[in-house]
Amino acid sequence: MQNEDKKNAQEEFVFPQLILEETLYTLGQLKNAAPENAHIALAGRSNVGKSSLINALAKRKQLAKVSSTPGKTRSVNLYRVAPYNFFLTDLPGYGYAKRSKSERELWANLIEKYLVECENLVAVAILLDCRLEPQEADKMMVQFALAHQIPIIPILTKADKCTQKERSERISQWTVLIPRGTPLAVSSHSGLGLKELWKKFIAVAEHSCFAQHIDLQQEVEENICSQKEEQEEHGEKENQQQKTVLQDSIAQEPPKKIRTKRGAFAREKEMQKKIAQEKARKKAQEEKSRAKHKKK
Ligand SMILES: Nc1nc2c(ncn2[C@@H]2O[C@H](COP(=O)(O)OP(=O)(O)OP(=O)(O)O)[C@@H](O)[C@H]2O)c(=O)[nH]1
Ligand SMILES: [Mg+2]
Repeated sequence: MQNEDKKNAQEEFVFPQLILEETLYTLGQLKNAAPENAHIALAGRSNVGKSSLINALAKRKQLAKVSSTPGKTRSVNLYRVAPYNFFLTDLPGYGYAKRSKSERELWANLIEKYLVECENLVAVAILLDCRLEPQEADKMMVQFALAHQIPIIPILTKADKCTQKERSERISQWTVLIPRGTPLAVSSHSGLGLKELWKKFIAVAEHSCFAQHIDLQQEVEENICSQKEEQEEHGEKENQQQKTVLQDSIAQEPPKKIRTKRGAFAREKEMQKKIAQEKARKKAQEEKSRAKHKKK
């Protein structure tokens, strides 16, 4: 789709399409998954409504498997968003105690590995149950994302089950816990907030370093990745106090080494440097030719 068509689609707001592109069960499979596109992951406790949200966003009933029994999604599922050409990733849930230890370990590994090593990950949408007070596992997920400088899109699910008062209360609670992140209340059942959520996802993906039509110079000048920078700053401070990894809460394994620079961010910096160098080179060339002119 051309830029003009995208603009028209945004104006009327046509829901994008979701196409299941890959289902990954092992850590090895994660390696080469969709390397060229931006990814936004949906993370959250089992049963919070991640897969239901995928279905609701796609306006489909059975695209992703949904169940009232926690632990339904056991793989990393990559959905291509058309026509925008980025990925939404449905992850297994965390925090479900009734599964075997080995199963929990595998899921925790998959989630952690995906979140830490997917260099194209531009944000993690953390789904939080609107009906519940902030849960320990969710707080740990937030800390995990902050510690790894992954921008967070907080989402309150099952908003149809909450009163307006409960929603506002939950929003205030999470706003304190997530810097720069006022949660968006959505309901996969009533459709509340879905349009806004799509717009948010599209904006995040399109303003990322992985957008397909990117005009790098303009992007750099507008400093689109400033959220990442701010979170990095915040993450570094937080790192000292909260070297929390997701696995601590799920599989009780010792924390892994935290990467201080995400590959994508480092690449962005590298590009900025190259553009600055190119600018300086052009300026020097212009000055040289001006000087030559004067001599003549
Ligand atoms: N009322 C209400 N129920 C919802 C909503 N979203 C999901 N549910 C219900 O919550 C249950 C769990 O939904 P899933 O989408 O399977 O949850 P999940 O987060 O993918 O769960 P795992 O795959 O186990 O991690 C199902 O019974 C859904 O019908 C919502 O917006 N409103
Ligand atoms: Mg699921």
